[in-house]
Amino acid sequence: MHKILSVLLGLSLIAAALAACSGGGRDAAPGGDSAATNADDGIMRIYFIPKNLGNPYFQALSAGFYDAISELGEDKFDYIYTGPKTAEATSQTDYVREAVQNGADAIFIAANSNDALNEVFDEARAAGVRVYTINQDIRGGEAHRDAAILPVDLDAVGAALIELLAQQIDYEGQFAILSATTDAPDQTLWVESIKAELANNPAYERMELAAVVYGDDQTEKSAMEAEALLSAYPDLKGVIAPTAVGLPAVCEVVRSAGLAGKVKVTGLGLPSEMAAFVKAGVCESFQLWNPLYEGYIGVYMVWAEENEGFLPEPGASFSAGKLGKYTIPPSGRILTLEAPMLYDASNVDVYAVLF
Ligand code: RAM
Repeated sequence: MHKILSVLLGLSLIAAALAACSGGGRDAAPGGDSAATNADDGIMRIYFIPKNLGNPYFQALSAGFYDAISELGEDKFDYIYTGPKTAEATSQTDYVREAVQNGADAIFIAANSNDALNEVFDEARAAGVRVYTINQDIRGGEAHRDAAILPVDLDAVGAALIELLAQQIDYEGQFAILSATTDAPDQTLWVESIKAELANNPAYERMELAAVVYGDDQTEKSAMEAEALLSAYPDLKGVIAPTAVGLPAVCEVVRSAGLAGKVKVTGLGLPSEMAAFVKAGVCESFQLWNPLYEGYIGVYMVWAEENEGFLPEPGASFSAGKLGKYTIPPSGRILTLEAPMLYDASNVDVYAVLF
């Protein structure tokens, strides 16, 4: 039932996102936007700064912003999707400053570091701009943002991923992790959770973590790292890639090496990019959530603040259109879904048309 609802909502989100591309939002060239508006002009100016541009995962998340904007009225918003080409700890700093200079009301940011942006977040908030982390929170730095919008409970993701791989390799043998960047708040959390599960859960005592490598959410680097893993560890049984860029890159390398089914690959990815690998037997199953929901909820939260007196504080509620009511918990972390979804040959095509 839940999945059917997700599909239906996802379909309408995509349709609305496509329709909205002609107005209400734009993709800004880095460093290029200087048309500041007055904060009192009635237009809600929203920035979304992803970890890096060219990452299809964040484009899907951005489509959720467009969808909510098209529902609420394109003429009421100015939505700007802008960010760095690469996902280093400090590569987003200038984009936050630029958003403030350009009269942003709210900045949504998939932060590349838990602490490197604290100062620039403080500057933005002192200038009256709301700062929301999205897709992952800044652990230990929560006092520097207003609230967080997360896809699911990220603390549970690492354990789910090692269990998924364990089932595929019969709880035995060497495996590796191909992560994104070494500083990414979500990635570091998942790598640590996988290590903790491995150390503490007796179910995994016959499994061994051979290496953790980093593809920086870049396809070429991820592929290079995957090739190096295959030659360094000829007995490798599996790879977990909890990144939407890294997962298909590893799959491509495993397929080219003729190792489909011999080296199991799983992780987090977009169904649209993974469907072919599932059908080719390179990836049995993988997980994700609905990235569009995050942007969709974010826009409704800004709307509620502008129009309904909502303030982003624990206990405060707002209505997020088709997704219903959300209340900010004491942690400040709003979860869009309870748990990740599993994709395999039985459902990947259904979701591949959505994101
Ligand atoms: C990557 C990013 C992102 C992660 C997704 C699944 O592109 O690292 O943070 O949540 O994949």
